[in-house]
Amino acid sequence: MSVAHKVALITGVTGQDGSYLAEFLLDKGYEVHGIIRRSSSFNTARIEHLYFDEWVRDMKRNRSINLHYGDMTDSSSLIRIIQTTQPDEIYNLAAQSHVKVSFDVPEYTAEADATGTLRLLEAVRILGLERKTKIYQASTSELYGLVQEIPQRETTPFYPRSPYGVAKLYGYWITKNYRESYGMFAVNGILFNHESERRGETFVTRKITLAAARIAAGQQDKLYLGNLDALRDWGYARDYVECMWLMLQHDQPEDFVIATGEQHSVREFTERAFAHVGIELRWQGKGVQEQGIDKATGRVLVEVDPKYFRPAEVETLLGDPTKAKTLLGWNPQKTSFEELVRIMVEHDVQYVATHREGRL
Ligand code: NDP
Ligand code: GDR
Repeated sequence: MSVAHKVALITGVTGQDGSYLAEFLLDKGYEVHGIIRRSSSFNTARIEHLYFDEWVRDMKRNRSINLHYGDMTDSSSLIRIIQTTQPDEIYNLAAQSHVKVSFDVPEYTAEADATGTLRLLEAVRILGLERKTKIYQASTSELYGLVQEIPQRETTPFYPRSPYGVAKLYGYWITKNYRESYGMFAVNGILFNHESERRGETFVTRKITLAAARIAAGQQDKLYLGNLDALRDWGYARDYVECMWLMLQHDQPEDFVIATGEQHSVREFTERAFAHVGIELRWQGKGVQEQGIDKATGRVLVEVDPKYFRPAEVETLLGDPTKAKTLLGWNPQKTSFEELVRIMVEHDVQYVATHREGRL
């Protein structure tokens, strides 16, 4: 179904979710604009297939994305881009999104993820667009951190456990505050972990699927991981971007939890990923001594490295997507956990066959 001409602006368009959302909105007939930041090397691999279409704009006008240089830490760029594009919808996906890294760069994480959200909301207000422009804020299950209720729903109290979680808590509340203060259509999508073949290579799922593919191809000896016991509610990113759009089409501005309602451990994800490349693992030892051993050869393929532990960990997350199911008609189980692992491993087996790179 295509929509009447609408303009969308995506911050974080070069990221995993930004790239899927751009495709989704282009398919719906939106004019799509994205904010990219200057980088010393190319950071547009995930959207190349969309913006290279610019070269054939006459033939493929609808598949072309418009890119603008800007940064969440630079108000002037946000104001200028919003003024130029006059968006009907803004999707604020830009963030320093790595939880572990946020302990190393806490101040920058706050600038990009917390104050950055404020800058965006203020830019819309300064330009007098608060009645025209709807805003989606990428909130996160990391808000629940040390969980106060199982499963977590929209009413569950927050208890973030990292500078990232705390910065996103500010983003959540400032979005809600601007909605209540200025009548803006500004909503929070509280999304639980979602992964894909486009997931950044330092997040645990992609690190595992790439390693399984490389080990099977003889390009890597071992996979080093941190907390194998961590439990996550993992969904497929391609399915989740639809909810972002649905939230902005809903008649009321409201916040929604998006999750599968199913939980798995890092250990289980690892086992399944290796099984997809024909390696059956058995586990031996406990804590930092734990190892994943190839049942067929006796080789140690997985080891725990405390370097990957976090100063404060989020041990368990499990979302309740009932509200999104009921009010948005969203189906949380489009892609199952098993399918997700399979999609990622199959992609990485192909990827490894064509890219001979160093290990992660
Ligand atoms: P990624 O890390 O893949 O992408 C983050 C994007 O933000 C990239 O485009 C990055 O640009 C951009 N960015 C980072 N800092 C800035 C800045 N200062 N100014 C402008 N752009 C910036 O994240 P995901 O796609 O996985 O996630 C999208 C959003 O959803 C994030 O806000 C994340 O925190 C949140 N989220 C993600 C979940 C998940 O499981 N994936 C779950 C819940 C929430 P560059 O490419 O140049 O680095
Ligand atoms: P998370 O994702 O912190 O949940 O944040 P990540 O994949 O980084 O970690 C998930 C769990 O796995 C454990 N873990 C490891 N993590 C990484 N990255 N590397 C390892 O080697 C490793 N070993 C074990 C972690 O300790 C953790 O418990 C993601 C991000 O996308 C956020 O932006 C988003 O808000 C949340 O998901 C929901």
